[in-house]
Amino acid sequence: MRTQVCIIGGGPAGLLLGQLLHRRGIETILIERKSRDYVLSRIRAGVLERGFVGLMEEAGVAGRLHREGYPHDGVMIGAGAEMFRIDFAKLTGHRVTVYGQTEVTRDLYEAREAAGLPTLHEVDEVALQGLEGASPTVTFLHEGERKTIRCDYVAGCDGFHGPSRQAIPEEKRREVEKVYPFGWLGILSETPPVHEELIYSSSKEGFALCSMRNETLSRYYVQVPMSDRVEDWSDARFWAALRARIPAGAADALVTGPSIEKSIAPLRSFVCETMRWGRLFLCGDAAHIVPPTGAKGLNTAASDVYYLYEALAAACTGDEAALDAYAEKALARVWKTQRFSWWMTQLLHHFPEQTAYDRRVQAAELTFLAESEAAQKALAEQYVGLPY
Ligand code: FAS
Ligand code: PHB
Repeated sequence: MRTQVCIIGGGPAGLLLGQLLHRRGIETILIERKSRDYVLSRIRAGVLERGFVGLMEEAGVAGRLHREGYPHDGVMIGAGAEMFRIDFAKLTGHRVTVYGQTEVTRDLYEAREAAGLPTLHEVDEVALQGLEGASPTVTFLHEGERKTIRCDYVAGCDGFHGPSRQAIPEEKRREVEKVYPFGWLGILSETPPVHEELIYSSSKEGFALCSMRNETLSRYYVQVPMSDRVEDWSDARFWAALRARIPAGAADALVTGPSIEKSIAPLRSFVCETMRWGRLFLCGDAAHIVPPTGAKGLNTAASDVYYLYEALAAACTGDEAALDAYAEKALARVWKTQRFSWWMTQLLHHFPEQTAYDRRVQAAELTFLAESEAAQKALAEQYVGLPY
């Protein structure tokens, strides 16, 4: 098989990149390790930055997002018994949209299928060759047959555990990582959200987040030690922990019900600063991971896609200058979202090694945020999304 851009990975990054390139008349073949249903069964991000919404509009797939997504003009911060609001609209003139990653992925799969773009699911043994030459190849097993795609460029959109980053010689990869000593236990429940906006809450029992997918589907998280397993947490234990970690007004309004999804996600910060190797370009979780505290994982995949698709479109007309600048441009924004995600995580979670002094500084930081419009504007600018 022959194409201009081979996209490895059918998550949001690969699908959005493929759709934007298609709109510019650039041919792609997308290969995905899992079935489409499996990809769509993943419950992940829930908040879209303004830039992500703009890209979905540019990709021509924002119809359902605008019909069913929930514009949010602010967010609540719980600090112990207190709760205060950060008004995005007043402070930045922008908002975020609550619309699940699952729905984003569904819309992109449907658009790709409607355009008849080649998409191969359940591929295996994916290997990348000739990345430093003019015509790299990607080989893989598909439907029991070994297949080869020859292409001009490879987009590594295969997430943290995919083969693309590993295809870069280890001695050439510049990687940095920070592992947090806790995870997030998340549940999905068919209950009305406790509040019309998200609540990020820091209490003496630890962090909790109240989010949602729609008026009858809530998404909640509590911080748990990394040693915990999902089976350690009954629904009753989860609801008791959540109630204890959010301000009383919210706790009293909480409607509980059976979980329809329950999982623990570890928290880590990771950046592979080598986002290009020859004609391979890393994009999204393949290159970087953030703790979900700032809702930046999916949204930083989108900013990579923005830079990469513009650069590939130019390169396919012979101008490779933007491709040469891709890694530097993408990384500049990656590090801003890394910093914000780290800062939100430090601000709101309890760390096992914290001293009494550390906890008082953390409480003072929350008080400063509650009282300072400048501090709230700084958070709001990052949360709604910095310009691309
Ligand atoms: P993805 O991992 O979504 O997609 C990569 C795709 O590549 C996958 O479909 C995978 O099957 C495929 N792939 C892997 N190996 C392959 C191979 N060898 N061949 C072909 N395909 C291959 N972000 C937030 O903003 N908020 C959240 O609340 C949040 N929660 C999360 C919870 C969990 C458990 C995880 C893991 C992540 C969460 N994230 C969250 C981050 C997440 O949303 C990512 O940022 C987002 O999925 C990034 O999209 P992609 O880069 O497309 O990577
Ligand atoms: C979610 O709704 O899943 C969500 C929202 C905000 C975050 C993380 C997760 O920071």
